[in-house]
Amino acid sequence: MHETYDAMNTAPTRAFLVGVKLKDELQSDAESSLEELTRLAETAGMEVLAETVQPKETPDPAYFIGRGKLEEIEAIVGELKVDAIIFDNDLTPAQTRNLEKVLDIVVIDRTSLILQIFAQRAQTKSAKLQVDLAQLQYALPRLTRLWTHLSRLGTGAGGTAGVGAGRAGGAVRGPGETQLQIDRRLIRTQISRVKKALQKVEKHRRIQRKQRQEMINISLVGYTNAGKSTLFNALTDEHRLAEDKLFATLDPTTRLLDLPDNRHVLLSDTVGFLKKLPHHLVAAFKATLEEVAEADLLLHVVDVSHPEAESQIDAVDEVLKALEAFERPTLMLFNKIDLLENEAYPQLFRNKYPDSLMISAQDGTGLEALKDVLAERFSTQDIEVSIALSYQDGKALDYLYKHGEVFDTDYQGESIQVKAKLPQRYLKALERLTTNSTGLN
Ligand SMILES: Nc1nc2c(ncn2[C@@H]2O[C@H](COP(=O)(O)OP(=O)(O)OP(=O)(O)O)[C@@H](O)[C@H]2O)c(=O)[nH]1
Ligand SMILES: [Mg+2]
Repeated sequence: MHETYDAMNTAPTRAFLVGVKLKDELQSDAESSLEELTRLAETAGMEVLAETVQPKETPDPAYFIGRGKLEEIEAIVGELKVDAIIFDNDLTPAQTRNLEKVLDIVVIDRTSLILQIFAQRAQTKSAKLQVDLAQLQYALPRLTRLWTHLSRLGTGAGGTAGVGAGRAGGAVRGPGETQLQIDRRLIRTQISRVKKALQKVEKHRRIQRKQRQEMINISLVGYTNAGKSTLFNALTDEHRLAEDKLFATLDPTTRLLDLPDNRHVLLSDTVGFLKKLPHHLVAAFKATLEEVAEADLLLHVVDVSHPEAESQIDAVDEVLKALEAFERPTLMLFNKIDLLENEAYPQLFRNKYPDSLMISAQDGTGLEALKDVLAERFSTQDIEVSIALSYQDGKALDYLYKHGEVFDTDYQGESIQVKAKLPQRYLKALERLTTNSTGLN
């Protein structure tokens, strides 16, 4: 990231991070949350100068932090030449405004930082539109004279959400309308435009998904950076972007996965989850993540080498609940075991999740066992078919070999009597392919 900035001869945004440890929060939680915020800021291309955590019973309604702390920060801002203050908590629109007024620099909260990263990383049309929508909805109650930081920090928000662009759009001012009201009106218009565009894209996606429903669908889910894309690549020989960065993957991708008994299922890689994921975004990505809610099986990938592994599992479960996917059958995969020195640690997880598997997506440990478990799991959903195919039914025979397990073929004059095991849901597709058969029995 930094090289890019240097190459462009513009310095990265110099950020100062502020966390508040509220009444029911543990000091360690507040600290690890701030550590994650540091990674998020760096992922967004910023330089983190310093950070502070203030213990406070309840947030100050006007400034979130206490007045004393505010003065302290004011001094630091001048001293360190800070460009932006990033709060680990979410601020109300009024708090953001008040803080910007006193400090006279950009104030960003956790949600808007995550939105920026999503905006930088969204690649497909639907992801871009969803991020645009989330940004616009976030912006609407926060519009102020100072509110230009999204465009100033170069979120590259795919065009539609460029609030600054709307401002320069030369809208005609209605009688008695202030600049602020014009901005709000423009944003509302943009919101409905983006929503319409999204509906179109979603319709297309629904059609695609319907076609996939005849197959077994497996979705990878997990905390960001857990190793989902690395596993996806290892299992499907795909070369998707796997990076040591948060939110490397924004768009779900689906590929065929070959299992040992010659069975094929669909595997989807998805966006990583995060603690305190902005609810705007959860809502926006609900549509994209319908795969997850409809999957036959979720593979929940956990970075077992991460000290926060347990609370990351909880955070993922929370998002799954929000997506109405928590009840889906789930297999826990404890990844990155190559990084573990102490065997006692994974044992804790094994006790809690007896059906889980320990893997290393990077060096391949446990991946064959994983495929065996998957094949085994889905073979119990098979039914036995005995079918007489004519010699013109080559496609149907191919299909049986591809999706099922053929265990007997008997050539009888004009036809072949085939016995196979096949997931029940594939029967319809098989029937469509058997033009001349004397039928299934
Ligand atoms: N040592 C080790 N590193 C791994 C393993 N699996 C993944 N990694 C590394 O962990 C980092 C994150 O991997 P990704 O596959 O991008 O993680 P992800 O879950 O897809 O992340 P997001 O898409 O950001 O949610 C990369 O640097 C990987 O090389 C593993 O088994 N062992
Ligand atoms: Mg990924």
